[in-house]
Amino acid sequence: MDWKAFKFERILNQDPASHAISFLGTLPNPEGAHEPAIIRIEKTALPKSSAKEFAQIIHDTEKYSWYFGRLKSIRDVKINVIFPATEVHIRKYSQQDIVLIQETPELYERVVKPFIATFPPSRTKWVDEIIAGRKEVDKVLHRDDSGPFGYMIIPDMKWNLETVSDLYLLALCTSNGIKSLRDLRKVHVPVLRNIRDEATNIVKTRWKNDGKDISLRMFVHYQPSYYHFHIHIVNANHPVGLGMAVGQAHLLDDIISLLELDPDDGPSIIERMTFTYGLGEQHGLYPLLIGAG
Ligand code: M7G
Repeated sequence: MDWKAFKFERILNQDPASHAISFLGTLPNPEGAHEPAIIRIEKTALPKSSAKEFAQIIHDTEKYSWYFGRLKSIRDVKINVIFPATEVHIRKYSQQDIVLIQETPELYERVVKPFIATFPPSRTKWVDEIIAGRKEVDKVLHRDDSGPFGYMIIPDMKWNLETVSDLYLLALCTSNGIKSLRDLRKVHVPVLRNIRDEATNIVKTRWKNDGKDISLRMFVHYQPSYYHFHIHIVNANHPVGLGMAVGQAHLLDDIISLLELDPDDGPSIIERMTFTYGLGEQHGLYPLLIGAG
């Protein structure tokens, strides 16, 4: 990529809470024509090793004093690039207000389900590439294609693969049928339990926090950004960020418990529930739901 050819256009969002900034510009494609590119830069979490370096920055300390410095030994920013970026990406990364939506089963059937059905497959191409073994192959931590739906566990792109305090994995369903939380049924409970147990096991054997096991918070977004079922697996001590907001994140354990209560026939609880969630005004569903009253 010819980074020097990047042409800056405008800031999309600057968020002091997540120490992140997103901006829009253009980059040349292989044919030389400029196409939109979104760059998101986020400060990484400080690894424990950075504590040792502070002494080289600070020379005299009084009771209360503060300094601004630069740690040399860490990779201090994580840069995500989306190129070529579509209008949908630009909207997603733009600063936006949130409104609370009450999605009744009727509203789901009338507005949300048709929206999901027309969700462009190109938006979940990254998932298809991972499942087909064409991308992130060396990162796969586990794969199991048996059962009513298969799944694989990989590091989320949000994680720097270093600091366990913000450990972030993703369980991706390897079949296409389950689009969102709304599609889950009692028959899926054994796989969901497997994902929970397998993720716990993987983390336990690979990563420790000061020699201790890491407790995990596993949750599902509704609405998600991508309509291909996946579960977020995060260090329970990870600072609660936007993706864990009430109304958006549903704990995997609660979902399992709810599905276990499902009747053996007739409509499931999830089919009959009204879900209340926050939705950004730039989300594709926003105008449809507002239009539907
Ligand atoms: P979501 O609930 O659909 O959306 O989760 P949101 O959390 O973005 O609102 C999708 C998850 O997939 C997010 O945690 C993303 O960080 C992660 N993710 C997205 N992409 C494009 C990739 C990717 O290419 N690789 C990996 N490993 N994770 C991704």
